Amino acid sequence: MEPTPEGALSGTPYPPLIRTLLWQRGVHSVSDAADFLFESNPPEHDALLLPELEAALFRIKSGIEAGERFAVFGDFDADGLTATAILTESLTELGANVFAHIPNRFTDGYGLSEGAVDMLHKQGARVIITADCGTGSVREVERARELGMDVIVLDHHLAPDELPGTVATINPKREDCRYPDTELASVGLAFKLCEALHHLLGRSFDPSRYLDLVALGTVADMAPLRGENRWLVSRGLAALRGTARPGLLALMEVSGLMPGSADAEAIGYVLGPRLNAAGRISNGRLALDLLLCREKAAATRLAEELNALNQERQRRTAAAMDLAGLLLADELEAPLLFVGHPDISSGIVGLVAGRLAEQHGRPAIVYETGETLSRGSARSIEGFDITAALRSEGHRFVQFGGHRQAAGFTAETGRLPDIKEALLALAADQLAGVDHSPTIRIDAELPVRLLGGEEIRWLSKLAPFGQTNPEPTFLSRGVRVAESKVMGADGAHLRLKLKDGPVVWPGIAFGFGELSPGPGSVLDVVYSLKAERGTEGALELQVKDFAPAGGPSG
Ligand SMILES: [Mn+2]
Repeated sequence: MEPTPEGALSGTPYPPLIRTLLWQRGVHSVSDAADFLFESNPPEHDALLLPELEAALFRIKSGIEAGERFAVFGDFDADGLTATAILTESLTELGANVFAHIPNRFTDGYGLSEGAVDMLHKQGARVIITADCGTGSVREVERARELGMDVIVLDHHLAPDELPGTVATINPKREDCRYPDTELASVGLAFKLCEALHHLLGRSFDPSRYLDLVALGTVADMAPLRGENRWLVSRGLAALRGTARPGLLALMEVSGLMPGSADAEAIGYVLGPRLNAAGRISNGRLALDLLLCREKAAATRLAEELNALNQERQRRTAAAMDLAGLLLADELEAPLLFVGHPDISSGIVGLVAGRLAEQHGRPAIVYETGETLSRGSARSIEGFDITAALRSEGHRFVQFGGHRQAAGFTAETGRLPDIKEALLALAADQLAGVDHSPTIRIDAELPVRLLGGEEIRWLSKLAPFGQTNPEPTFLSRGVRVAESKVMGADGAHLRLKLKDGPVVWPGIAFGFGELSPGPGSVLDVVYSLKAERGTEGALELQVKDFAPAGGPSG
């Protein structure tokens, strides 16, 4: 018989609601529960268990001692940028001669290229450290060795069979990885490497100086918030709330985010997109400069620039969504959405794919159609490994790589029809019988009138919420609308006051403006708890769905 939450987690001091939520997150034993709530030893592991980390440490140490020049070559997304920032700052502090390079998505493409290797060599690099790329760069690393350079790869993308000839390829996704947690993002790996390097050199290491960056990169990269990632992000959010980095303070200021209210959601929706906008629209270097900036005026200028790029990113994404909708009009029932156009910029194909996958509940592949080569991105749904799908057609791609849920590729434009046909057949096979209709996951029934300080305190212990640790979502029946106002420029949203028994809660319902329920109506409400925007400490209900009370349940 399946043990019940109450049974398996009995003997714990947690209220029944918390036991249920833990159970639904796969926490099925008393000791796992203590781990999840950070009540036992923190889920930190010995960095030396990471593949070839030790070789990397000694190569960096000898390079510093010999005065050799280091190049950090980072990816242009938030994970790559934050990893690059930690490596650059930390190595500089240890006395290394180091410079950073972020490739341009539009002229250089993703990852290490032979052109980039030559350029780093010309700039005097003797050791290249990659951040968030490089695992598949066999040819490029070979080129670096021909030029007399050593390469250290720091990456977490799925590892191909043939690894590059590096000094060290630090990637927890390697088959031979003995590190107990395989989900660290590249910024987490950079943090562990720098911490270990400080210890090796007998220098003290202040984690709080770098953990703000670890939280940013890990959450923005959508790494699972479990195990060591969740521990790092939890501490990292505290560091972010108290950050001294002028760049992050300026970015929060232009975004209207109070440092004290920075949480994982703020990274996902506010800070992450602004850092990523640089690489999507212009050049990722801008965002790296912001992270490393030490001076307030320059930080403000860079933050404003990123904010403007983010607005341009939003405009392009909305236009591309409209275009993709037109192009896919007859194919929305296909098991996999596959769409491309010259007007869909390669900087935003991942965002468009992500929205299509979410809206339609099926994997989506979106590319910018180029004259000879096309660049694209894929986003998937649970139960369909998109990188494995690309690999099954690997011979048809110039380049591809990624994770289970997200991938990127380059292909010859002429081969795309065949690729589409093959991937559609594969998805039809693997997703046969899958229900694609959108659903809202409800954790438990929790009447609004029972929300008190005790419940709220316990719920906050389950944070940070995000990938694989979704924010708890509840159902409350028979809630009375005390007040209802449309809000937003086009009246798209609702601001509510909801009354349950003697209790009144403020609430917000995004996208429900057209359904404005009259005062006095009685609703069944699906909600989660949110910090009120622009305040510190106050909570409101985020209403995710509602229906007249007493309707069909389930
Ligand atoms: Mn990454």
